[in-house]
Amino acid sequence: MFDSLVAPSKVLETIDERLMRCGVSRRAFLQLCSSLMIAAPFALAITDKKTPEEVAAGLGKVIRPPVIWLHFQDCTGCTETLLRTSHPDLGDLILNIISLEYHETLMAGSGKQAEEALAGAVEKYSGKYICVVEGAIPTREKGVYMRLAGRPAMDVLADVGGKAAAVIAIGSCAAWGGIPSADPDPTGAVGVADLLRDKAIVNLPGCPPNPYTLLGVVLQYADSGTLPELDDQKRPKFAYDRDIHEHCPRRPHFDAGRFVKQFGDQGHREGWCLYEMGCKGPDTHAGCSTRHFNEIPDVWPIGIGAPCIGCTEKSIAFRVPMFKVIQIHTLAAPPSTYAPIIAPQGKVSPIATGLVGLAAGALAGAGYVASRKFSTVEDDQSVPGSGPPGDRGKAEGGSKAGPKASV
Ligand code: FSX
Ligand code: SF4
Ligand code: F3S
Repeated sequence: MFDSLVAPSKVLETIDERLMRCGVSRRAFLQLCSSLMIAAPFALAITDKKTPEEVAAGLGKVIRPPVIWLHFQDCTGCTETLLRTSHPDLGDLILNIISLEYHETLMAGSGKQAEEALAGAVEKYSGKYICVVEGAIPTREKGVYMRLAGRPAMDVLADVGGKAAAVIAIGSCAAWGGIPSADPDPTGAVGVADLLRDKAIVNLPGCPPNPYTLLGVVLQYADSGTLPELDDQKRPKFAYDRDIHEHCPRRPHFDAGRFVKQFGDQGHREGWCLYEMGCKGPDTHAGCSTRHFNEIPDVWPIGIGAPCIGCTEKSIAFRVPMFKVIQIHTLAAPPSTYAPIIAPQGKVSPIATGLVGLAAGALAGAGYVASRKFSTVEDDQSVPGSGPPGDRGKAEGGSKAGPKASV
């Protein structure tokens, strides 16, 4: 599986030819195609099909794109997320779909052999390869804080990135500096776009990002020579067009005013909204709430009970304290029209429920009323509704930025 990592491939094959030659099962390929359809439901020609079979038929004809992968200041989580799939053959499959010509963490060679592999790949595919960059680039004191084979990382990026057809900055570190650029930023860490100014660059922030977003962009480029539509931060819209809050499974709790007040409290155990624990979901553009990691349902920060830290947002992650409650800038405040989601348990008749629903449509603050009436957790101080809406956020940590106050 790693033969293309030792030396530049002699012949570029189509994906179908490669999969057949390596004996990769059709089932695994179809599974990957379905995952791609979920990750890129629109805006990509390769996934704009009706069935995984149709996606596979199109993808199979694509020539495996040569990829040169550079590592700078990072934790290698971006590579890990690509390979650490829950089905062992999926990691294999990904490496069969792209032609990975150079990748320091995965390649067998080291030292001089590795340097020759890099130089050989750059020369052979000059102007045709995709350069994937993982990690931030230190710029302080002429880049002295990171050297590769004696060259500052900045120079390696200028050379290898400069000769690429397109550059993909994977992860928040490569997109805008990420963790290494957090205050006090001792190395002057920056993202790719700060250094390669005249290149076609796609940013895929996330700490780490979803691997299918990378695959979608790479395969789109290999198929048609085009990049997907980007937003003002060079992020592909198909993956970053919505904020987490729009599709969060805990959203009904937010709308009904049920907030976790403390890790481990009753609300936390029942999966309530993490807004008051500092969740940055309302201001964070990413697809995590619908595209989970490692192909395992609920494996994403909020799915496992941790607030979103806004890892795809340059102005939030590693800039705003993790548990600080944010102001909500969107219209995503609890509406007054939603019906409560917890059914009454014998205390309230169906007719009364309907009346409360009607009242909720007419009265401001009905979410608060409903959460009081229908809460199944009695006498728990952590239960939202134990005080008036204006008091939300005061209970823990002294925050006064409850949703209503922040709109
Ligand atoms: Fe950065 Fe990649 Fe964060 Fe890590 O390597 S985006 S530190 S999870 O994963 O570069
Ligand atoms: Fe989900 Fe966070 Fe929004 Fe709550 S605030 S609904 S946990 S994204
Ligand atoms: Fe990052 Fe938030 Fe998703 S922390 S991984 S954008 S849920």
